[in-house]
Amino acid sequence: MKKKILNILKKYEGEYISGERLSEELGITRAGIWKHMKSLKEAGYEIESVSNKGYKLIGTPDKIDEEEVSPFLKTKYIGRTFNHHEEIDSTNTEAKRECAKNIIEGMVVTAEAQTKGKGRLGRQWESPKSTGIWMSIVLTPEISPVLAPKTTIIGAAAVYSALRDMGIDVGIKWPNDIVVAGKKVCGILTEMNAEIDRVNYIILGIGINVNMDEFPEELNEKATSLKVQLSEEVSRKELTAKVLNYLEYYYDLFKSTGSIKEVINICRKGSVLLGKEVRVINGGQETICTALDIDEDGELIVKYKDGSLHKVLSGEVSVRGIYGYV
Ligand code: BT5
Repeated sequence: MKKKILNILKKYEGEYISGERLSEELGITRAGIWKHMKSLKEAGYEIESVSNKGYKLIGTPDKIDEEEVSPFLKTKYIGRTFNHHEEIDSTNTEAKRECAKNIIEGMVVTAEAQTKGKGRLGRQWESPKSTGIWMSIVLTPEISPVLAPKTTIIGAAAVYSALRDMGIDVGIKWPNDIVVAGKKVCGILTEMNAEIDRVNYIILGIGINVNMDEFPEELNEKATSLKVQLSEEVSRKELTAKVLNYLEYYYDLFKSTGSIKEVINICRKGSVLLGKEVRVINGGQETICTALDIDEDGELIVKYKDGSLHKVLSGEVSVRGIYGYV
């Protein structure tokens, strides 16, 4: 019912609609309408109520739920099943729980806050309330599990393209970070459920620091937010939809052609690593080498000091700059 009321208010945004008319259209009492209005206001909707005139919607919250994100979506299936939470342990974990019940390709899980946001290799992801985009997308490509890391690259290209569209000077730090001014604004965690020769589902987890003003001290050197960089707030709902729109476009290309050529070109163009000396950290071991290229499968090609070329597989390693994060 709340959703129906919201739809009507949005249809008449900026105009008054009387309690009487709402109650007739929706078949509930005026007291019932009043109760729903109260709960919408509590959810962050700005609704003016004036006796003899009725209700007027004057502002919507910047929430990343279905009501607020879907008006900006241009997708066919990504984000068409939407699962939003005020607070959750991790959207990736929740998406896995959902998949245990029913696997729906394109299902999106979002949260205003995560209490146990996950990074790669058991690391933590800081996910404070209503300042970032914490979301996971369920994908079911018919591919062998060894090709699953390609979806991380597709996710990175989608975030990169969405931020570029907004005029933000971002770069991609292979394979899963998006950076602005040498600091991380977005990380991607891809998890999968598979058998030896086929993927059951992939959870593409994307975390974007949007409107944070500050970070815990230990992250100050390497993390930033779009707001810090732009000195203004960014609409999380619009950005969420933009990322999902690009994601469906690149992912559909991958599904129909089997190739991620276009995505690789984007990653090469946007890469902050290529041509630079980097540290490849595998377990406790560090190797200093030069990042040369990203190959057609999305793997990083590096040159060791002895001139030999090696492929670095995502998922196993961290790649860092010599003097800092990038
Ligand atoms: C990542 O791991 O970058 C993957 C992050 C994925 C987060 C999303 S949010 C939605 C979905 N649900 C989840 O539970 N996770 C995904 P990694 O490359 O391992 O980087 C983790 C490291 O980045 C940490 O060890 C910190 O040093 C740093 N870090 C933690 N929180 C950060 C933040 N908000 N911004 C930038 N850096 C952060």
